Amino acid sequence: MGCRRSLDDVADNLASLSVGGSVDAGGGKPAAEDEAVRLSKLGRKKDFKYMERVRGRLINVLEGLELHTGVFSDAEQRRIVNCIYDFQERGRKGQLRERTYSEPRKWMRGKGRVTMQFGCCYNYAMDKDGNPPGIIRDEEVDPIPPLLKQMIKRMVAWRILPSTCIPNSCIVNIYDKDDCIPPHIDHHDFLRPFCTVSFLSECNIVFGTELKIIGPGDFSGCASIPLPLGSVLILSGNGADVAKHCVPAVPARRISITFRKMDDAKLPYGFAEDPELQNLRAVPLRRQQLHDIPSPQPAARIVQPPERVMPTQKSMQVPAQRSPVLLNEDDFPPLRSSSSRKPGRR
Ligand SMILES: O=C(O)CCC(=O)C(=O)O
Repeated sequence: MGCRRSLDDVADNLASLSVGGSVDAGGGKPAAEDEAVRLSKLGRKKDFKYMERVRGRLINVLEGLELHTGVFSDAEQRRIVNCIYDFQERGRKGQLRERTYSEPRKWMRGKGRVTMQFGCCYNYAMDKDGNPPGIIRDEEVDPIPPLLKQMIKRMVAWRILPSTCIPNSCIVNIYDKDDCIPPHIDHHDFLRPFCTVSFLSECNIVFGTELKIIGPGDFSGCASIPLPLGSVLILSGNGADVAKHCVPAVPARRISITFRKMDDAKLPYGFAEDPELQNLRAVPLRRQQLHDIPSPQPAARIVQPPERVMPTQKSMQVPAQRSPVLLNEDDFPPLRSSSSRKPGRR
């Protein structure tokens, strides 16, 4: 009974995410069968490895990363991107809550990208009201849009995200050509694992305990992982907390959606969990035909020789011969200030 309901739920989710009738569109093919085919084609790569000596111990700094490919079909990606563009339009027209939509001033390559925050307002850097980085608890943003909630349901149903860490917030990044996200470790106001889903154009995400800033939007690290369209990258363990990550200047417009669960102690004041996202379950394992496919899935390109000893704990280095490119406000611009909030309160 429970199993039947779970399958029906997943079939419903698939149907609601699919476009153009790929699921049971009059052809008589049951949605659950279609789901089984989709599941059998998923790629799951979990063996990312780059050994580094960190505080005297040799560890795999990429442990905890997983790349799941083929999660969202071309048609689903188009539908999700259209939904994002609709929200962007509403943001531009001032129809979203003030801090949901942010479009920073661009003044040089690699500076600024459009972001939309749902579920919580997050500050990458100290803002003009004196709020430190982290979730701003007394700020309200728009709730996660229905289609993005369907994405969460899909990822839990397909065992990409654990049912013990269901996201209740997300941030949409719209990168125009040459936009980037500089090296960072996601704030611990958010639990692990969290994940990022890729759309519109493929790019690399770069990892390392030391990420070098070579120029504006140009970063290098020990491993560079291509992010295929419709893929989900899971970050946890060392891959989330020991290695930093960044997206160097992208070659073409790209959209990513990063889904994260907030720490209960950091929830925005008055935050109500969405009943639709409670008690989600994975589909029964026997239907999953899980595959761990080491190749020909996209692999991490190891950029430097393995087992390198870290020369310094300093995380970001600027080549001495170049003009320094420092990370500052413009890399993670504070969100627009809001006159209604009390300074410094989180
Ligand atoms: O664009 C991506 O895939 C990564 C985004 C990211 O690191 C973030 O939003 O913190």
